[in-house]
Amino acid sequence: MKQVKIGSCVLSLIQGDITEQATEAIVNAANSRLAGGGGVDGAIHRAGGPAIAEECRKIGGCPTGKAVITRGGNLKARYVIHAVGPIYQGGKKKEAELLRSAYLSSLQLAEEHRLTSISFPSLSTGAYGYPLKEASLVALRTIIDFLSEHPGTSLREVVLVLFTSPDLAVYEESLTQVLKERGIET
Ligand code: AR6
Repeated sequence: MKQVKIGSCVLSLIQGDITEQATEAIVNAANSRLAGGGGVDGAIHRAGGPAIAEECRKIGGCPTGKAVITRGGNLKARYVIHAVGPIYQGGKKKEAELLRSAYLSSLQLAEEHRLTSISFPSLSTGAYGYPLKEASLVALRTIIDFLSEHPGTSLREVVLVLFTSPDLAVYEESLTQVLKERGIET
């Protein structure tokens, strides 16, 4: 399963590079110092230019499990939502709760700004070591529950952008599982 409609919003899974997405906002897999880094973070700052880092420096930081918003600089996206996922430490350090909270904070920020579209990467599953299957279930349950619980949401399009084809396959399997769990007909 690669696409599903939840209320008035379409949730899609695609393979690609998050920096190329033309949604109103893209989500960055940031660290709590908002200091930049590798992976998605490095790619976003390279493609978006120095204005993003300048805004991040003014904001100063963001706790794990939360998100902040900046302009998108030279990116196609008007905004970057910098979400801080947890570093995986075995699974007993509230990682699932913190990962859920990072997705939820991003969705809440999008909603506050009345955005219509947002793209997410797979938070925490690169440098932060979160096992992909578990992380995909947390990501999809959080997004699907948010959309189900907010029928009046401004969001019309939520995209999960997976970097590799095996990662996309894992997310596709998880999407089928979560829709079944939640009793959502497709
Ligand atoms: N587009 C989409 N997905 C990508 C891209 C891209 N351009 N590049 C990598 N991925 P990561 P984290 C995938 O490490 O685990 C940074 O240094 C990648 O395959 O970007 O949350 C920050 O500054 C993986 O599945 O984020 C933090 O210190 C996923 O995106 C730390 O890494 C997330 O990988 C955050 O680690």
